[in-house]
Amino acid sequence: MAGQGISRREFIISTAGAIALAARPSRLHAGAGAPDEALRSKLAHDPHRPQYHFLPAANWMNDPNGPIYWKGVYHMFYQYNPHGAYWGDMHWGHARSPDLIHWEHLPMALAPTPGGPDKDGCFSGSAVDHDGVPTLFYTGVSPEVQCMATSRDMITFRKYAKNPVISGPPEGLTVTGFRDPVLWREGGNWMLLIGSGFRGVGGTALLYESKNLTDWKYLHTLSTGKLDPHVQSKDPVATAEMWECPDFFPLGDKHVLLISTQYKVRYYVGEYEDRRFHLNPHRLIDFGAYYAAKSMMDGKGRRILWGWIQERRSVEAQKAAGWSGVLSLPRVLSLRKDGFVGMEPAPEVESLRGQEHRMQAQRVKGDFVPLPGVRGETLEITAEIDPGSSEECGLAVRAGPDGGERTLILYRRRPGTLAFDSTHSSLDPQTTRGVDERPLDLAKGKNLKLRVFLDGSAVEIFANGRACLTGRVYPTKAESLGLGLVARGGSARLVSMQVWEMRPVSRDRLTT
Ligand code: DQQ
Repeated sequence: MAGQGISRREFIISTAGAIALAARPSRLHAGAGAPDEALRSKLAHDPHRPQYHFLPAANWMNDPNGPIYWKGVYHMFYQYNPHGAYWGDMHWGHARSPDLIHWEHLPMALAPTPGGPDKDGCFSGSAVDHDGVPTLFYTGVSPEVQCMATSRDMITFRKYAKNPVISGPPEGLTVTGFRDPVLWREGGNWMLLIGSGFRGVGGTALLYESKNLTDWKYLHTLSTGKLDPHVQSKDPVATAEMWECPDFFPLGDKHVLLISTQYKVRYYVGEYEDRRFHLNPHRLIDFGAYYAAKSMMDGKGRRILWGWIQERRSVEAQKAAGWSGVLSLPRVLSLRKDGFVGMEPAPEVESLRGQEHRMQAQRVKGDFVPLPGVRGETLEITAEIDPGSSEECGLAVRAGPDGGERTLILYRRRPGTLAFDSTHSSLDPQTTRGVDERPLDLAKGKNLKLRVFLDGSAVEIFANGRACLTGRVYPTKAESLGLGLVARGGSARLVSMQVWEMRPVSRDRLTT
């Protein structure tokens, strides 16, 4: 499975308050793969490196693991390779934050133990509060087994002496994978879901139960999906015969199952009855460079979602940059009356707003109507646009003065989609450019409402509270920092638009 994992990832990449932490001085731990002076300086000047999204001090990150609100502080763990900006030798990085925005990097939480059940990597998993003991559950490879580690101080973690706690898939089941545990309490017991799947059938999530976290009884599959008959591949994730990173939680009066497959995060909303979850048609959490989402509850009763924002440039370019992967902004989830999962950036993000610019309401017609007076690498934009008679309308971001390099965020009336068009976003041939598009049907007379976060190469888009699309762009020209409006095939009307210059969370792009 490890071998399969590596080639799969290469595929993805190639196609592609309680404590006053915020006031603390920057502190990097040698054990966390801290960059040397030369790399620090390079990172500090890299215009593609985000300045208010979380990312490690250097090197590779992928999935968020075990986000947990612990004693008034947010903790984030994540898949991390301390050796460089490429996938491999998976460790768990660790950071904490008082406010979801300012992070302090901590020593690595988990590293593979030579000769142990996680000798080939500590894959994704979860963190829980077990009667006051912070406890991590993760997948050891190879083969894939489930392991546990506990902590007294929430900084150093000790692996359970009798790992693995689950030494393989249930007897008699031949599965496509067995990884990424997620846990919750039910009655007095612990429940555990593991991502898995069946060849020729589809992805699945295996449900277990335990009284003590160490002795587990397999119950049955929670739900099983269908493979995609249109994809021919040996990779079971590509064909939807393997579900990665399941997450399962109540939202409103329903339950939500999140799973990562086919390199997208799906959600299902439905009923959890008799310990089974009946699948309704799924929707996507995000249509873009976003994967392996994972949620947490916080002290305010909010369900907060995190995801891995992948790169969209070559492996060589990532290695040369010295960093790869970013965490999405925290998204607060809700269950909407229309059945969609609502997603809004956590209000804490607004604490980074600096100077504000208001654009004049105006009629828009043309491929690129520049908006002079505001530009930047780190911006938040809110815009309301009446599509009017246009076929396509929206924003141009990271645009040169002549519209040379530019990235478009468009509502397309037909077929009713939100599109992220990065075709002309960069002159660098090592970047992946194209169009990501997702369904967004605006009822007649309804306006397009966008919230867009620009941060170095990361672009996170929230549309009408129910559609998210995350993109990556790597403009080559220093002047590609402008904004513009677009309306094609007719005219549209900008109803309102505000832009904030966002304050970096650190001076040196090390995000701690
Ligand atoms: N990433 C981890 C796996 C998981 C995959 C390995 C999803 O545990 O299935 O880095 O991106």
